[in-house]
Amino acid sequence: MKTIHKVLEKYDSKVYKNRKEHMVEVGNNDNNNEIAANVRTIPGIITQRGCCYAGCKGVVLGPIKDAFLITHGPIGCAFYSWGTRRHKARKEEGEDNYLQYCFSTDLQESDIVFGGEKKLKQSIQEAVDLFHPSTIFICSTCPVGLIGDDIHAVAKWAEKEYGIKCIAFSCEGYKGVSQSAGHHIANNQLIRYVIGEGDREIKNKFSVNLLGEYNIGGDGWETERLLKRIGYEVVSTFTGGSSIEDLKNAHKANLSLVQCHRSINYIAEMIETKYGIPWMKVNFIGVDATMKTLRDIAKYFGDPELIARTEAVISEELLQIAEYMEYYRGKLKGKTAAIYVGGSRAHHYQALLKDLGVHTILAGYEFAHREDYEGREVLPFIKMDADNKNIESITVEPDIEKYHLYLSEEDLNRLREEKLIDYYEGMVKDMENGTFMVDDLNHYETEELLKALKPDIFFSGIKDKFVAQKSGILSRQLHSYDYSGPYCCFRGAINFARDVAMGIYTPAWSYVKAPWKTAPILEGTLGGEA
Ligand code: CFM
Ligand code: HCA
Repeated sequence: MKTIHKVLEKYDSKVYKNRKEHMVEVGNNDNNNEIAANVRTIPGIITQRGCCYAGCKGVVLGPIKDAFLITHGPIGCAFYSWGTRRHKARKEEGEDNYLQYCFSTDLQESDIVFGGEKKLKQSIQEAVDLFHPSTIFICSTCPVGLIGDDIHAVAKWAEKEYGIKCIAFSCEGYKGVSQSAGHHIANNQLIRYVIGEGDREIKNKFSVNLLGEYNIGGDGWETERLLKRIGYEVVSTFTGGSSIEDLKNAHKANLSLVQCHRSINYIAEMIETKYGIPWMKVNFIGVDATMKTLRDIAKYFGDPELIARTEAVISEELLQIAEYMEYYRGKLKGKTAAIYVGGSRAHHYQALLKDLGVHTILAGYEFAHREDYEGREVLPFIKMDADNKNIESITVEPDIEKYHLYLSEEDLNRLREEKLIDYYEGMVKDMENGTFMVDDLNHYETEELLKALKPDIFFSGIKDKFVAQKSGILSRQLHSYDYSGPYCCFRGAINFARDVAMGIYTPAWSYVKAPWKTAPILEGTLGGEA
């Protein structure tokens, strides 16, 4: 508690009280590790969070390679979300891949005054004439919501006019309190208008969806390689490297695997209600975590040959990396880390760091919800506020024709009781007492916590990486992987270990002294006096 108090004591009492709820010293509090999350950031406090449009357009929809995505708004939102997230995709024969492009209606002041629907229609016409896409997505930015353009009516018009699929997403940046609202909005429209429409024949009964995997740095490809080796068919990946056609067929799988719970739990649950497919929380980050995940999946399918094949593949993959893991563990054992990212990786990467002997002393999220920290058992106790109520929550009914169960209700209930399916245990249970769990950090708190805890490495994003490095602490981006990756499964663990060891054994940042530490770099006077 002393550390937290020291960081927060500069605030006035109201801010102190607010921020205190977002910081937990694990195992050393009277509140059962409860944390405040998914609530409004204090205005002016310089949060690291992004907006609803970022979560919808950038995170969930962006990786779908053949959806022609038009950002409806002034050009800045499209431009600054162009190619900044490293979701990779391969173009297969006969498919489109628009990921390298950036399309926007480029709204001007006159459009804001007189309405932007006409321009949106023109843009769609241009897109159809030039690219002939089969699917167009329209994503709104803040001003579109304020002026009230009816993008859903335009989408309906486009479907009729051009005989294409056109889906509108009202993901204005100001909605909700973070990117998280945008995930939810994207999830809703995908279940409404995409999932369930496919008629691909899936012959392999060991069929899975890979949910919450966006193929950053090729993670999705590596996970698919491993699953295919064992004998699984990956029907769809949400949404890394996927085509619309892949997503349309998600209802055909026999199990959904959930890597990032935060961004896709809505779809996971709705697929289960509508089509009978349960979901399993997995983690392909970390060697032990990957082994556990593979064994859990095999357990669900319950086939002796599949179980044997799982063990054989685990042994082979382990053998390939054993020497390297040993080497890097020798280099990294005893080091400490802090992780601050979006809404799921702070948990996942603790597993991989543990494999390497690195102790995580602080972990936190920009926009996770309480269940991501504390486990889904807290769901009934989460208070709804005005911001939550602002985000549409849809309910679905079983689809009588497409509903199918791979296991009997009895077996499913048994697996539910064992918490093998339909459950996420959250991050805190994997954190040791005395470590810190934090929510919605700002720059000031980040700097103060790094000063107090002095981790050997700080895993974070572009906004805080350089602040950390200028204070002498090595930082690696855990969003973009700093142009590296894949980091998942067995082989990825070696890439990660190599990158971390490289950083730690190149301690350049600790030799750097920021220029303002020795001399003022800005000089001026107050009140206009000479
Ligand atoms: Fe899930 Fe993600 Fe993340 Fe996320 Fe993100 Fe991301 Fe992230 Mo950046 S979907 S919550 S909204 S794992 S973009 S691929 S790295 S903040 S921890
Ligand atoms: C987002 C995307 C982001 C940003 C990464 C960062 C990503 O939140 O809109 O801040 O470095 O992974 O690209 O999370």
